Amino acid sequence: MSSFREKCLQHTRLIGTFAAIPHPVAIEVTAAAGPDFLCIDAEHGQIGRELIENLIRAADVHRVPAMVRVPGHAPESVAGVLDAGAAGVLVPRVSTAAQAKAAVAATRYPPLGERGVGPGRAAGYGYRIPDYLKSANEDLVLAVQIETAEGLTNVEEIVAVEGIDVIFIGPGDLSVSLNALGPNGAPRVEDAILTIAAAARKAGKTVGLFRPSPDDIGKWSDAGISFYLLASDTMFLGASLAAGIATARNA
Ligand code: 3PY
Repeated sequence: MSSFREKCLQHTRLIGTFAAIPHPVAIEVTAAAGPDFLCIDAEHGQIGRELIENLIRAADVHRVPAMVRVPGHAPESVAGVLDAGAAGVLVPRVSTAAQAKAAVAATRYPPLGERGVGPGRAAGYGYRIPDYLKSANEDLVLAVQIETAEGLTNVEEIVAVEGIDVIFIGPGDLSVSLNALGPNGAPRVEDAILTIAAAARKAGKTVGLFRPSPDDIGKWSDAGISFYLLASDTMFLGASLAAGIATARNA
């Protein structure tokens, strides 16, 4: 098993960040900062397939596992990035058990799933296919994202799906979907996070959460959450530049 997946399954606290800047230099700078993993954002980021493979290469140089947030749970969204050597996938907007099962089918080889065999980078461009087939199900992390009111309603069925490693909670989308934006809605979003986290832990899954800042990671860890995506390269760049400019102006 890859040490990344092993740490996920052991609920080791893992701190990653979204990589949204479509250039390998940004991946190298981010990877050198020492995260436990990166998640290349091909759902919201403007990052195409060929570039994803180069971004994964850049992360590999620094030995930082690079997952990819794919655009959806269809096989054509998942297969290419795994073939390119991603350490796993984060599948967004999983709101039903059927969608969760489709994510497993696209990610895992039989008997767990239905992933197709390809001569990609992960399999030594073809010459290492038999070895890759033996280890891929054990090595790759599958995280699915619960971030809708429908997903919250169906949480028990989703967390029960075999083949999923991490139930990742998206509080931003949840707050929109629950019509709970702003400070007044915050308690309802927190309740939703705690409900999803408790159901996932009870089903033996690792729980992940997006946080825009590190300030409350301790509190969420007390709720059994161990897998964090902390903001993104663009968010860190903007925030630290704004703070630096403000400090310089007031000096
Ligand atoms: C959310 O907070 O909804 C996310 O998807 C994080 O990117």
